[in-house]
Amino acid sequence: MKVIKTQVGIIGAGPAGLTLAHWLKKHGIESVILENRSREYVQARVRAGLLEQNTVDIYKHLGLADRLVREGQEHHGVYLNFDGKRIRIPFGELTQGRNITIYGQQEVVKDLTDAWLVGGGELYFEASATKIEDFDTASPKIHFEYQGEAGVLECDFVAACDGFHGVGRKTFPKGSFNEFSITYPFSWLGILAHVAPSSEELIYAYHQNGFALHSLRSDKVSRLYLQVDNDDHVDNWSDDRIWEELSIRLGTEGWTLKSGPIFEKSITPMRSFFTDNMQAGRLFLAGDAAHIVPPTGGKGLNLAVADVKHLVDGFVDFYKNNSMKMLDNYSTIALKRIWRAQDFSNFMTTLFHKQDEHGSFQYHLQKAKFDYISISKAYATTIAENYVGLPFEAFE
Ligand code: FAS
Ligand code: PHB
Repeated sequence: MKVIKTQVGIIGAGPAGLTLAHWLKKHGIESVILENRSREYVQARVRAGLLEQNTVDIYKHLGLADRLVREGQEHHGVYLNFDGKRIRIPFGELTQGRNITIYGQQEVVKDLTDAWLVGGGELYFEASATKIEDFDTASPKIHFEYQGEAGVLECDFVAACDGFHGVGRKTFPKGSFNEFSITYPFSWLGILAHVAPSSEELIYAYHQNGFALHSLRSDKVSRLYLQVDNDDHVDNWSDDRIWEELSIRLGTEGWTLKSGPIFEKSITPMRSFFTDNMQAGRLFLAGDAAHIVPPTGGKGLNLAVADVKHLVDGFVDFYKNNSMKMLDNYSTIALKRIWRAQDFSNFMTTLFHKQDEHGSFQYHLQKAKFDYISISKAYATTIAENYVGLPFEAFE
């Protein structure tokens, strides 16, 4: 039996787990990461692409932002399209200089993994956490499978950063939490293509054929999404059909969408989910393990990093002051931002997706919202400050 000892046992080498490990190290707190997938798989997994101001500031603070700053694209605004009418939200102006940066999640995961291993950090790939024990005592244990052998990670605390399908949330005692969820009646078909972006900023579009999003990964690679039915399949979507539909849905006068070879295609279901309790004794949830938001607000990765900020504050309070006060308040603190992000992500999703017949009452409600955004600086500012992410002080 392989036995490992540390202060904080971390399950999952996604953005939450890796950011936590680095931030604890900065405070001299030890941790070990267990990740059930291979390094290649985790670093190639195509997901998020939008980093809030807070997230970029945190990676700069941790000394992990060199490539992000060099290769990421900072945006000062976003385009919103409705029935072919396009407006711009200049969030840099409306939020006193807070912006977003477009930088692929797999690049973030690569940078943090490389820096962790080069710095001598302990991370076991293809090590699957199977059971979490004694989390209601001062010495919880994580049982795991590694190279065909059983192992146990003995620690002071367990941070389950193991995503929606992980073992962490499933370990919570029945009745110690409430779950809230919405499953949307549509999904996203996402593509990566070798073509220069057709817009220097993102474009979110409502069209009677459905939602579309123009995003990017570099000046040679575009990232785009289409609303499709939940039972749809990528085989139904030829490259020509995808480009034709994107061109129609994102269209506006005097603008053309450039097309090119598509090298990645996948369909993602859309849901809003969260649990109202992220602590069970010395077991803590962070990131997708505790909450899922539809990607229309670009919040998933950023919420995971925000959870970690509050968790680090708690662990530092424990190891410095031998106090559980901040850790016992972690759920309450983290949930304030989670609710905000749940509301904003739902707002963006219901505003820009086709939910009912074109011309229906629902359609006119969406159009009324868009028309108001077009004429109201106050409304545009609300969207801007939510989109770039509210500063941590806002919730204190
Ligand atoms: P992750 O799921 O990233 O990481 C959890 C890790 O735990 C995984 O590596 C998993 O292999 C591991 N694990 C699970 N069970 C384990 C076990 N038992 N033992 C060991 N390891 C285990 N968010 C945005 O902010 N912007 C976007 O643009 C955006 N687009 C998205 C597009 C798609 C297609 C998807 C699916 C998600 C998108 N998201 C977006 C959300 C996404 O970025 C998540 O919020 C983010 O990955 C959350 O990070 P973690 O909480 O670290 O979870
Ligand atoms: C992306 O670039 O992948 C992206 C950007 C913004 C979103 C969702 C996805 O809202």
